[in-house]
Amino acid sequence: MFSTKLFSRGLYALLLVFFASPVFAQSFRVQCPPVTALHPTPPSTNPNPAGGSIKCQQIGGGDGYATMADGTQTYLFAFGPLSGLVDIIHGLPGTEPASVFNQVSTGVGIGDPSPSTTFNGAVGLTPDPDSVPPNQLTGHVDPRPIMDVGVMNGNIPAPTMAIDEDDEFFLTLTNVGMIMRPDLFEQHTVHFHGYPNASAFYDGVPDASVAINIGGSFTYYYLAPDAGTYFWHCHITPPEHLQMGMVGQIYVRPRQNRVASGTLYAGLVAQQSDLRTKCGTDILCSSPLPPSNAITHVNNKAGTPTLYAYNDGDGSTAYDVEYPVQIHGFDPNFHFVGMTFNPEPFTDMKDKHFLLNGRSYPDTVNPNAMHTQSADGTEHFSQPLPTIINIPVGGKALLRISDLDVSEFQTLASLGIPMHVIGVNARLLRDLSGNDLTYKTNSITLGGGESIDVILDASDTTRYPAGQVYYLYTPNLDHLSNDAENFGGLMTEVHICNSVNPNTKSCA
Ligand SMILES: [Cu+2]
Repeated sequence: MFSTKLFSRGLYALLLVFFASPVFAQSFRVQCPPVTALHPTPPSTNPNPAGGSIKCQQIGGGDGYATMADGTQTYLFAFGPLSGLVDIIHGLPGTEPASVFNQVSTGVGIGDPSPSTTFNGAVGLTPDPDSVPPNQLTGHVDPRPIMDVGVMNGNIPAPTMAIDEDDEFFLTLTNVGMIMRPDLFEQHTVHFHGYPNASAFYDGVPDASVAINIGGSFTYYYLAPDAGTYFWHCHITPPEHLQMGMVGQIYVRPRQNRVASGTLYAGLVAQQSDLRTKCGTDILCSSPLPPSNAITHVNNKAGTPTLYAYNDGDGSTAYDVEYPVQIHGFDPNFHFVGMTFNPEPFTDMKDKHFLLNGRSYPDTVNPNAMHTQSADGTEHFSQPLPTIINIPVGGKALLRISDLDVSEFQTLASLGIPMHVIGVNARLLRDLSGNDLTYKTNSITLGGGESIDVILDASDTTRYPAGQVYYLYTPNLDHLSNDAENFGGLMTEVHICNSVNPNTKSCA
């Protein structure tokens, strides 16, 4: 009886696959519903309403080239952006609200975005002739622009993602293939490292769920449950695909950000009516008072509503500007061998380029998106994210530091401004009784797969006046080099500015 039932169910499933397949014959797709059961109404004006919202992003998995600080072009297995292109080249996360993502892309081509472009939607999204009624945006795509933009368009770091607690996040991975390695049929996945996923199916570990073939798309679904600094990578042959460049950053902004905006009292009511953030019962909430910063100045020194790294309940993780900082290392020999059809020397892996957001000094302080000419003769954006830390005078910068190095530990030191370590591995530093375990130091050390949240507190304007420049650098002196050059490496600058534009992060 039981087996008959199973058999008939299997038969139904088989028939469904057979009859459904002609309709979905095209294998590239995106998915970004404007409404869901959890978010039944689209947010009209407030992109970040009390219960979170729907955010979407499309990325391509493939290959590309990056430029190292000594001028060498390095071959990558890499992810590149297929949505939020303009935000990405301005160093911002490429995660967009559904209303921005779901736009028809016209005229997006190789080398985009051009300076005049403002298109942040999904590359390739086009009206579906087979929808009822016809020409709805169902996730149907034209594969031509996806291949035009996505092929050889790898970025290091991979496209940055940022969501807010309570969001639903639809992340489409489209595998465009690796042009320089036609002998490989490499699949790719997305693994949110250390992220509290409800379902292993979306965890990107290929032996436990699915992996994405060349010519296919897959949409990962996440709820954003816990604020913090995470990172993500491909989980196919991890040492190889990580070393080759398939690593990126993701952070989750806390629910507490929505408390401080304008309607402080209503926000506080919202916080106190939610068991997960209510002060008095939540062990992470050390004080029942509203965030003190929000009372004295609702806007921070960057001119935006005061933002927090965690649901701290007391404003202690408030910051004015935030910077994702991904530490990584490249072994140029491994990358060269990886391009030339030879077996890669896994046990001999030795990093010679030490990277902050895919660049070594002095490229780290180049404020622009870097691009590299690929084997197809065209310029592609390769390293969009600078690491200049611009702090508005009297302000605080949150550094969301993650290490995805495959072979080495990395140390980052600050001269001048103490590092206030407030979180480790996406957890606020408090013990179970709510005691403050944060500490000040002048250096932090991470292994691959760890993250640390650091606040650089420059609020003492006598000590840190506008115009000052400080350095973040590694005291491992052999990492202050760009391969054979005895110069550069893991280093960047901290500038105290009269003001910092919150969107471009530029210094004035
Ligand atoms: Cu991969």
